[in-house]
Amino acid sequence: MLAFPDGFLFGAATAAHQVEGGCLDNHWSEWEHQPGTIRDGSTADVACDHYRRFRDDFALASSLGQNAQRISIEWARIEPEEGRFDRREIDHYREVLDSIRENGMEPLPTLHHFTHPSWVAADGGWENPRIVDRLARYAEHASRELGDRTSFWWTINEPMVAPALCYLMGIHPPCVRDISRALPVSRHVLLAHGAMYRAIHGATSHRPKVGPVLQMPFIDAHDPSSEEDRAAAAQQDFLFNQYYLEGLRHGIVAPPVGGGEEIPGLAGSYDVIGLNYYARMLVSGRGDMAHPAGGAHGDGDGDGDGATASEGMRLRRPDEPSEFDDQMGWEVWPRGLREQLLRLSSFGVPLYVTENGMATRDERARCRHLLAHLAEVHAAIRGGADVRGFLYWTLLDNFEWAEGYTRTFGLIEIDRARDLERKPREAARLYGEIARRGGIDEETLRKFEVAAG
Ligand code: GCO
Repeated sequence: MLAFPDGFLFGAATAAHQVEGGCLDNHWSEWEHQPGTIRDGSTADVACDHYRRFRDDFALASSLGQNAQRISIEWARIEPEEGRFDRREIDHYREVLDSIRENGMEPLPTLHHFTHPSWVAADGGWENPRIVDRLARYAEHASRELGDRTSFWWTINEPMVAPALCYLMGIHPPCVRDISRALPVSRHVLLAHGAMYRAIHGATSHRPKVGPVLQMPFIDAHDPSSEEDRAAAAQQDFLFNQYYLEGLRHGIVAPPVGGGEEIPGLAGSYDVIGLNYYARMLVSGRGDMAHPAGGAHGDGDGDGDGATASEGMRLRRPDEPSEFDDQMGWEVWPRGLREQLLRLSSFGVPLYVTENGMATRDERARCRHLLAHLAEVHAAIRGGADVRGFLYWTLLDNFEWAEGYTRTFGLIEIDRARDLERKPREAARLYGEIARRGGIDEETLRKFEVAAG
């Protein structure tokens, strides 16, 4: 039996824009309403209608055996105009957090998950340094109003995605491809995290656990014997992963983003760290590998219409065929989850896998993927990492950003032809059993032909 520590959280993660429906006043909504932006021409106008059905969704997740739920709070709902906070929406999220608790689950809310209000976007979005204070003010308000309902706050989901996908690869709005504009964004996301961390602790007296959610692909040389590939991989890893780790640990803005200057209050701005892990990214020294971002979200389906940086995700080592064929075209490599958890363990705070999952219609593959990754979490714990929870991405099939509804990541299927009917998948049942038992038994590993890690 792979037993997890007592109190380990087994839950799922969601993000407001992807599930709620009716998030109309943010920059994503504006963008997706323009023709040709979303693969299937869809919008998140309805999404999963989770804004109205959240109670049923949490009851279902809980009945399946889960004991935690990561959500996000939609900034544009809380602060629809600069400095005007909407009481009703605060009340809504109070009900949401209460409902998670009433269903016996631990709530883990994120304050910024990719979307910001249209008024922020109109004033430069991530490029305007004022976003740092704006996010801090929002964090302060939300944590003051909602803080008695949660023991956790995640600040920004995947700080690296804004510079990489929005300003370098140009596949998320505002779809810019310009490194001179991406670098200041890398600076602002880091500073915003630190400012939010301080704002939350300043606004609340009950000492919530506050941290960032980092997406850390495992970046490696395509050909380990090539010096060129190794150097390219190290450069990518620095810009995509290590830059943020240096910032958090030492409070500096490292080159090439800054000049190594120290930002007061940034060092040590984490009580917990969230890790989103999906894939390995093999990097070759040939080609345009100067991108400070990987293709962790790139269109990896090989049809040539995606971003150039997603090429990295498509490289494979011929002698290491991938066991998992996901709909995103990523190189699924479970071992990388253990490696990144061990890398983060030197920060000395509790770690949470805040996202991991697979887009597929092959349910046996989803179950195997889940077991293989949980086994790696277990191995990381054995290796000394203080991992306290795992949040599957995601609870419900949802609006997968530029991919629309074409990617099925959910533990629960959403039947869009039948009034968004919820249908738990086999992996949801398997996951629930693991959560109830607090571990994975050998018979299950054998049945799904997964090694113990
Ligand atoms: C992210 C997110 C999710 C995605 C998920 C699958 O990593 O982009 O946090 O919003 O939907 O990762 O791509």
